[in-house]
Amino acid sequence: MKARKQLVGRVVPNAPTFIATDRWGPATQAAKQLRPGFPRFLPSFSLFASVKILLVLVAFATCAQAQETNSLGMKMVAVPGTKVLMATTEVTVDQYRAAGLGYEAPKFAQSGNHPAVNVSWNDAKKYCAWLSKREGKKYRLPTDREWSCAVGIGNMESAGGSPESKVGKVADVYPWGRGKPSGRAGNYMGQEWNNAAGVAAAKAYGMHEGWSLIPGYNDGVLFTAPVGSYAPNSLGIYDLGGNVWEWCEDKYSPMKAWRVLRGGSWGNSNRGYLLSSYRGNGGPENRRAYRGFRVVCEAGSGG
Ligand SMILES: [Ca+2]
Ligand SMILES: [Ca+2]
Repeated sequence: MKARKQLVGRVVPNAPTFIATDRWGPATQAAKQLRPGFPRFLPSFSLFASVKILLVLVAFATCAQAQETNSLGMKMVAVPGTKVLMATTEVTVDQYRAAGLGYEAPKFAQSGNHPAVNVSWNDAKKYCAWLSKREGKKYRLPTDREWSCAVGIGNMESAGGSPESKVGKVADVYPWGRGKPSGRAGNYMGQEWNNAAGVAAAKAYGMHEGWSLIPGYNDGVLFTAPVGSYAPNSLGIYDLGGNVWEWCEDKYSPMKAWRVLRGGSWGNSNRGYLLSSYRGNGGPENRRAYRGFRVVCEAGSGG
């Protein structure tokens, strides 16, 4: 039963990986004759299995194509494995100000297309309620599980269990892929701080000496960057890694009031914090200059 664990391939980016099973069975001679030009790099299948894969492919493709843009200009895309559309960017300063909840500007300069910061979990919940009313649809924070599906590790984690129990369990997988970041991987804390301007900014901001920087990586931005400045993932979602930590709906662990934060921020360089499976946490009332959020919309809600 050599084929049991054989990798067949991914149907769409971020979709679960399909494996060949005994139930699907080896290719029949008849099926092989039907597909004389079947590429050699793919294992042979029965015709039934091929049709089954095609149907799954169509189903996922339909889902993946579902997208919409709301009245604030937020582009929302379907996240395979969930029933939500997720905003492709973090909520911006302009989008946050539109709700009339007030905005506590950080010590560093921001323009309207930077991510909103100093937003507590409670603030983010109020924002979602306002947005739901405005759009006539159900908007909310992503669940921890939905965030995992969006970042591409939904098929590497169990659907159940507390967020705390999953911290760092998927080894060497980051929002940009595997290994060290390179190119335009995201806004973290890199070598852009390692010069006179960076040191001056750090001192003005009140950072202590000795903050670590990602070795050999320079993203060019000290504090927050305009949303969507770095490469999107395969679903077209930006800044899941870096820029600002993102609040999720869930409690970090069942016994505490703390809520989950995902993705790291402009202030992080520690490899462990940058893992796709890392979870931070914070009190629901706490505001920080490196925390923000993004919203999801429940598919089919509203008119
Ligand atoms: Ca940076
Ligand atoms: Ca982020």
